[in-house]
Formats: sequence, C-alpha cells, structure tokens
Amino acid sequence: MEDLFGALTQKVVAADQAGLKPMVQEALAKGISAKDILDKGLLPGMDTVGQRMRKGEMFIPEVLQSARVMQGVMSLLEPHLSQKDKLGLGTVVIGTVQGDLHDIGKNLVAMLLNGGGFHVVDLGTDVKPQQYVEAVKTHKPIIVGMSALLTTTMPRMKETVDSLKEAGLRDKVKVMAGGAPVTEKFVKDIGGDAYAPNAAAAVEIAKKIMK
Ligand code: B1M
Repeated sequence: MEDLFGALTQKVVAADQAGLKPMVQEALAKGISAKDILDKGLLPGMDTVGQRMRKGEMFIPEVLQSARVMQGVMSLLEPHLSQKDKLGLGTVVIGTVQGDLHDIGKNLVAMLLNGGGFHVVDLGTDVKPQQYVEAVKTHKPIIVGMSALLTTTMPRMKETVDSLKEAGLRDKVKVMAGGAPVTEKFVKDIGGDAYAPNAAAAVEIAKKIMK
C-alpha cells in the first residue's frame, strides 16, 4: 500500500497526468478510500513540489503543471469524498485587488492552496473591498487572501481590511497578502495578519494559521 501512495506522490511531482489518472482509478476500484488517496498519495506530492520550488529546484511552469495534474484528478475523487473531506483544511477566499488585473501569481497561490488541501474560492481580478466582504459572509473562510502587482493598487488592500472591520468581520478571518511590490512591513501596517513572498510560502503559512 505504501508503494502505491509513494507512486501517486511521484506522479504528482512529475506532473504525469496520463500515468496518474489510471493509478487513481485503480486505487478507487481496489477500495482504497478517496481520502487516503488524497492525504497519503496526492497531497504529499504537492508538499514536495512546494519544497522544491522554495529550494529553486522547480520553476513556475513545472509547479503549475503539477497543480493542474492535481486538479485534474480531483474530479475523480470528488464524488467519493464526504462534504467534510472536501472542505479539507478550510476555506480560503482569494483575489487580486480592485484595479489590478495581474492574476498569474494569484492563480499559482490558489492552485497550490487547493493542492495543499484547502477549499479555495477564487474571486478573480479587480476585486472590490465590498466583494471580499460579501464573499466572507457567504463562504465563511478562515483566510482572506489578497494579491497586488501594482504599487497603485496596494492601497486597495488597506481599504479591504478596513471594509472587513466596518462589516464586523475582521476578527473572523486571517488576512494574508502578497504580490511582487508587497512586503511584510506593508501587510503589518495595513492591519493584515500574514505576508507570503511566494506560493509555496503561502501554503505553509496558511497551514500554520490552521494549527
Ligand atoms: Co504588468 N506590470 N501591467 N502586466 N506585469 C508589472 C507588475 C510591472 C512590474 C512591469 C514593469 O513595469 N516592470 C509593472 C508595475 C509597476 C509598478 O506598479 N510599480 C506593470 C504595469 C505597469 C502594468 C500596466 C499598468 C501596464 C500598462 O498597461 N501600462 C498594466 C496594468 C493592468 C492592470 O492590472 N490594471 C499591466 C498589464 C499586464 C498584462 C495584462 C500585460 C500582464 C498580466 C497578465 C496576467 O496576470 N493575466 C502583465 C504582466 C505579465 C506583468 C509582469 C511582466 C509579470 C507579472 C507576473 O505574472 N509574474 C510584471 C513584471 C514582473 O513582475 N517581472 C508586470 C509572475 C508571478 C508568478 O509572480 O505575480 O509576483 P507574482 O506572484 C508571486 C508572488 O508575488 C506571490 O506568489 C506568486 C508566486 O510565487 N504572490 C502571493 C502573489 N500574490 C500573492 C498572494 C498571497 C501570497 C503570495 O496571499 C494571498
């Protein structure tokens, strides 16, 4: 059994969609639970991808491929997962802030969070503070994630935090922010909780927040 989980992990790291799909189908047919396939086979693969990205051993296109392969097989597992298992570690609402259309980094963060076991609600780009507020009311996330790539849109991050405060929701969520011009000090100054310099760090920090 350990061999099978190890092989699944390797297929995720190698982004081998063609090899992974039949292996997952076979595991399900053998009666191995979808939760075990996910927790013991696939998620450790995304953990490895995150570690290799941090060490500079894997680059963004490869990381995206692994994340896509992971998402591809999730459709096979989903019908077999309970609602609780589907929610995994908890919900993260994420978006690129108002006025900003850059979404490559945000998508990468969303994919790795998803691959890391979080349920991700992606609000897309140009997300207004009020949209974050509404999403928090609807989805009850544990984390609100904001991305900005333009210095001119960074102030929208503070406005979003302020809107959450005004709506009485600030103490119900942790606020994580990132993007090339964003710094740890900036996140602290605007009243956020966590800064992540890259997607792998975002997953690590999100997991720490959950503990
Ligand atoms: Co634009 N752009 N762009 N752009 N663009 C930059 C950001 C810029 C630095 C280029 C430059 O001038 N050197 C510059 C900003 C300058 C500044 O603000 N000081 C710039 C500009 C000026 C503009 C326009 C204004 C250009 C114009 O029209 N005159 C315009 C703005 C449009 C708008 O948003 N309203 C514009 C448009 C575009 C394109 C549409 C052409 C395209 C975006 C396509 C898309 O995203 N779908 C684009 C691109 C591609 C870039 C560059 C070249 C690349 C950005 C990128 O995708 N990086 C960028 C220059 C550069 O960075 N080299 C540039 C790769 C990505 C994986 O990294 O997004 O940093 P990044 O994400 C990382 C981390 O930051 C972190 O994790 C990610 C993965 O490790 N992270 C988070 C990101 N979000 C996070 C959230 C978290 C945690 C971590 O928690 C929630």
